[in-house]
Amino acid sequence: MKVAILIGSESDFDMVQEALSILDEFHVPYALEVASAHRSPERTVALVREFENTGVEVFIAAAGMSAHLAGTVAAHTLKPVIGVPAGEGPLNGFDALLSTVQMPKGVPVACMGIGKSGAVNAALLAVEILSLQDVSLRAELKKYRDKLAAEVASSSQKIKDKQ
Ligand code: RP5
Repeated sequence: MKVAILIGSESDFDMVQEALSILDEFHVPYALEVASAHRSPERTVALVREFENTGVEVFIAAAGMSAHLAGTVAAHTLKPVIGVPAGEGPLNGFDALLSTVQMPKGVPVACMGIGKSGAVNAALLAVEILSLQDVSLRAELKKYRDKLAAEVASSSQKIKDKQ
């Protein structure tokens, strides 16, 4: 297991599904667990310890509202922690964004954007971190970026064809 993804609630699952597909695409083994910093603090810490012992290199923590999951995970590991603020709730994720991004100095969380795009970028950032020690993963990332660039060029052509 290289990446551990913790989500604060079952209701966050939809948000991280595309991120799981990204990790599958890059053949990165991962584990996904529901763990709430507030509702199940002991389970959260136990999972972080367990994942560290099984060789996890990067944690992704996605949670909404007053989101303390990423910060709690970061407090219990020296591995990089990527936080994803969930976009649900009365403030559409702005609350979770501030809770995740505003870590006090000394305990960093790499905070992504709100919601599904942030979750996809969290998976990609995890792959980038792993690729520092993995040449073939780096080559796969290059192919992924080349594909994105090709899609932009082809969408530009598509709109020209419509004119
Ligand atoms: C957070 O509160 C979760 O991460 C979720 O985004 C939000 C709402 O949770 P539920 O009430 O849907 O379980 O802890």
